[in-house]
Amino acid sequence: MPVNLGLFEEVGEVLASRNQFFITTASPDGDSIGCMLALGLALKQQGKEPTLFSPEPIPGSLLFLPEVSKIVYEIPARSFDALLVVDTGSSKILFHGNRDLWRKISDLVINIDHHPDNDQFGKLNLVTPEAASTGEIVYQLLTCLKWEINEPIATCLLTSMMADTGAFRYPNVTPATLRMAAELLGKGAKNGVIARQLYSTQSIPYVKLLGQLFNNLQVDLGGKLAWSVLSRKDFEMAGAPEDTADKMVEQLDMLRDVQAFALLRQMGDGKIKVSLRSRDRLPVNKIAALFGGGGHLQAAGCQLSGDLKEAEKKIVTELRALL
Ligand SMILES: [Mn+2]
Repeated sequence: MPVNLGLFEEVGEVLASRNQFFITTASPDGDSIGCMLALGLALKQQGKEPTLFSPEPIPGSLLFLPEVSKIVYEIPARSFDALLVVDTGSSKILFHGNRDLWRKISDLVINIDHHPDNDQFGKLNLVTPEAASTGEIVYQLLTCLKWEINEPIATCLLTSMMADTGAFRYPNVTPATLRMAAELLGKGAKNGVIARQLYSTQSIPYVKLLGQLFNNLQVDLGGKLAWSVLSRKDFEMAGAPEDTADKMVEQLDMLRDVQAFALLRQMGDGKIKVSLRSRDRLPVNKIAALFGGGGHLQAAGCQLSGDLKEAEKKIVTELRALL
């Protein structure tokens, strides 16, 4: 992946010359939390004072990560020398769209991300769409600055990389991804432990909800299109909290001939969260954008309100048109 050394050095200068950093993301997942923790650990090693903030609870599968318990869920009422934002494509989703809030934290915003539609909201934008995970960019930053990557940092970064590549199964993996992952293994990160934490920690409500997902499965176009819906009733039957289905759309990827697939989830507030996925570079982010959402070419999302059946009709119409 292309490396803009000048930009890495500029970010390095900010990190070296300042002391108090606020690190956050719009949504906590394996990539974003891995990056936040890796940056936090690396800055501490340099004698700095990082504060890590998550706007939402950390998913249970990530609670094994080093220093994850130090992440705070409330924003301290003071300013910081710089605000580092990782794995977040748009300032509109940062702090749930509260721009004043991040201006108060710091006007020196460093945006580290790999979403192709990143709107370059930082003062410094370390944005590399070719990177399979933001973890790759953080790895390159630390390497460029010659900051030591010890075992805990390596664990965090390998978690980032594995989370965003389905443990290196997705087509976003590049030779560079695997070279970096190899270096991290050499530094003591354990892929077996991480894989088990990421993929084999499902609760009984999750598996029950998964049953509902397959029960409600619909296919069309000879199996090229597949989708499912999860209503409030499905969540209630499974005894599952609403974040249980956050990544569940990926399960439809096991279908042999599927080209595009979607999951619609009815949330407690009546909103309908839509996750869209595709193969062969079908741009499902265009469909997400039609409904005010966004994301990657092959993985995108949006939110609709109103009736679940109506939302399903709208999304399926667009998916049919795309195929
Ligand atoms: Mn990511």
